[in-house]
Amino acid sequence: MSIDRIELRLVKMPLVAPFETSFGVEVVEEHIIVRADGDGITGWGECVASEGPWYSYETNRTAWHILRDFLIPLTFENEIHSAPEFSQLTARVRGHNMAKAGLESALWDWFAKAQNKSLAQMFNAQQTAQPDFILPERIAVGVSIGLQATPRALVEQVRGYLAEGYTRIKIKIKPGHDVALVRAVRAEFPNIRLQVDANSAYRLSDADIFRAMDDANLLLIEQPLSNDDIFQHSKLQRELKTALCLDESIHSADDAEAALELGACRIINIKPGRVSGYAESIKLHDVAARRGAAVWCGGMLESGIGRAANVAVATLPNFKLPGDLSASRRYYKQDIVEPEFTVDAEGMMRVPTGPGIGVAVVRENLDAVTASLQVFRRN
Ligand code: OSB
Ligand code: MG
Repeated sequence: MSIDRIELRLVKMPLVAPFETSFGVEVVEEHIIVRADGDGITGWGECVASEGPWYSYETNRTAWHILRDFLIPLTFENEIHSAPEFSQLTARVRGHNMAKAGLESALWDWFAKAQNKSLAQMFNAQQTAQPDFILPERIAVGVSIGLQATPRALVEQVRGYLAEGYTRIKIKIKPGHDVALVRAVRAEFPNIRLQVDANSAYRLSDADIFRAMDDANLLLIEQPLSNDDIFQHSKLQRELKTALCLDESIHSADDAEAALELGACRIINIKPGRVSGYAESIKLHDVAARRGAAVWCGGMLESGIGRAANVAVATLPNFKLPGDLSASRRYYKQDIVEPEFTVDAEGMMRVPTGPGIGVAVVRENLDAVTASLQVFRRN
């Protein structure tokens, strides 16, 4: 059993609407789709790096370089028997977590298909938090709303997503666009599950801004301070009743352990791409469960390929809060998988039950968004 062909595709997918955060605006989402073939089985994965180094230092070009020159050769030179083994093998490559996760996710799909198991089954078999956990058929999901031109426009966006069924709303904030947005949404919707995400836009000296939203009954405040910081977050968390949640600062299960031990947050956003993949995500999940801290699944505006794996990991028992896992059509006019991901009237998303990612890649749709392609073979 082995993989003898790997294909990388740079894809450019136009978003249905620009997505604005404190670090910039995304109009066309660029990701790398990874295809792994061997023994008649095809595995699909997605690398969630972006065009520019704004959310993290990785870009699609750095990821392509690390995949082509290091991760793909390592995969061909070694006999790999499972996706967690790939994760161990590539630990000697420092950083470049999104590049690693892109290939690792294709391997998870490949091994799951080889064993005729769904990714949700594969991931749950690895977690040790609750050994007898029974897989849910559906999971509660939320939506992340980018910065809007006016508070009114934001309130109308929230209204629209609530009408579609979403039961948890996340809004982006940045300096000058924060407390007033929270107040505007809360005035209109006093009881919804609401959280904010600053994407590292503030300093500890801005603590008053967070104190001003401390009575807004937010589920959490996501990544208020700098992108690699744990220490300053621990100081801010001591000043607030509202739970802090770290995103950008957490690159591994060890980081999560340090952040929780130091009181830098009470909740962690798990993005598989940010932590090098699903094996590490499961470790992080278990560390947080042991410490009684909830986790939830973040998103990077994935296509259906990355979304499928994220939905599967979000079935693990300690994913206690709805994730940034929205319907395909919230992001793209046309997804590259079938069936597309949808959200029902109760704000729930179905977990695919077929082998691997459990959705089919639509070749015409994938070809239509492919900007470049390179094939690598085991020799
Ligand atoms: O910080 O969670 C974030 C998108 C791109 C980069 C960073 C973030 C996000 C989101 C969108 O909030 C989540 C999603 O719906 O995929
Ligand atoms: Mg975030």
